[in-house]
Amino acid sequence: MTVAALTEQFPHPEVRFRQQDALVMVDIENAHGSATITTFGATLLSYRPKGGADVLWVSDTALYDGKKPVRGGVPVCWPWFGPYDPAALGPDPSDEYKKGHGIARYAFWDVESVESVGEATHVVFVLTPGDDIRKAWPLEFSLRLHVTLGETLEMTLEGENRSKREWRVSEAFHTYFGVGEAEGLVVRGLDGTMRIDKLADGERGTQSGEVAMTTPMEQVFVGHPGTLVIEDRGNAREIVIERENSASSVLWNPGPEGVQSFADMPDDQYRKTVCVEVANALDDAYPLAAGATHAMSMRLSVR
Ligand code: TA6
Repeated sequence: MTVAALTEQFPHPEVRFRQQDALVMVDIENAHGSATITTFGATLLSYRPKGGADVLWVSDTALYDGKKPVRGGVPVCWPWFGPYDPAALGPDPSDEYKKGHGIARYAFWDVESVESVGEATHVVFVLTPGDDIRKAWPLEFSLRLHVTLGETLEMTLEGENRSKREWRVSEAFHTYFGVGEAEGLVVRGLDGTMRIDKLADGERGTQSGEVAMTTPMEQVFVGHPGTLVIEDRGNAREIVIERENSASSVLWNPGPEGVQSFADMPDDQYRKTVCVEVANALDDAYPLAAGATHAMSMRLSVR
């Protein structure tokens, strides 16, 4: 839908629609702060609690072309996280469509509703398969993303299996947090958790104590639905990540060499962001029966 059509269909004092390059942006502003979501991938690109700095990072060289996901914010990875797994999701799409992290972040979503809930503002985005998506993945589904800007920023990803067969879903809120310094940054809440080191051939071990980020890092922590806290000392703040129906955490930073393979990320910016992803991945991928719905939530706040 165009900016004009959205503005007409969803008149609301706290919500504004605008165009940025090929993308439609949805700006929310209320007593609690502000947030911006693009309908391309239903990607949250900014969250500023009132009087505070942005919690999210977006690359200075990100593309807004509607072809490649915007580098930064909260890309939605669904119904597969990482590489495509035919065993989990059935019919094997052609290579062209076998992209990492699923189909949701490459699609244009619709705005389904805009409403106030008390002092909070609630916007729902919906994705159902069109011809393009069916080429990528021919199974029927509906996917909703609920975004609520209130005392916290809450996101809920609701996936419905409208096909006739069971799938095995993996998913993530692939959040790029804005931080003062990535190297050595502490993430609390993973002590005692099973850790899978993707940079060491998937070596498994048990996390002992808090995690100190290294650059690079790519680790998946499984079987652990608890709250995480990012100690962003460079910005004198803590970012709290609460969740429901998510048992995996993915911690990622490309580091000084890895960043060079990303055309949409300046070489020095790997120090300004860490991905701490609320997910269901690897061991935590789950079966979704025909007709069933699963909802994963994340709540962000700053202290
Ligand atoms: O979540 C970490 C990861 O899976 C890394 O392997 C890295 O590729 C990153 O996601 C970014 O992936 P993208 O497909 O957005 O370039």
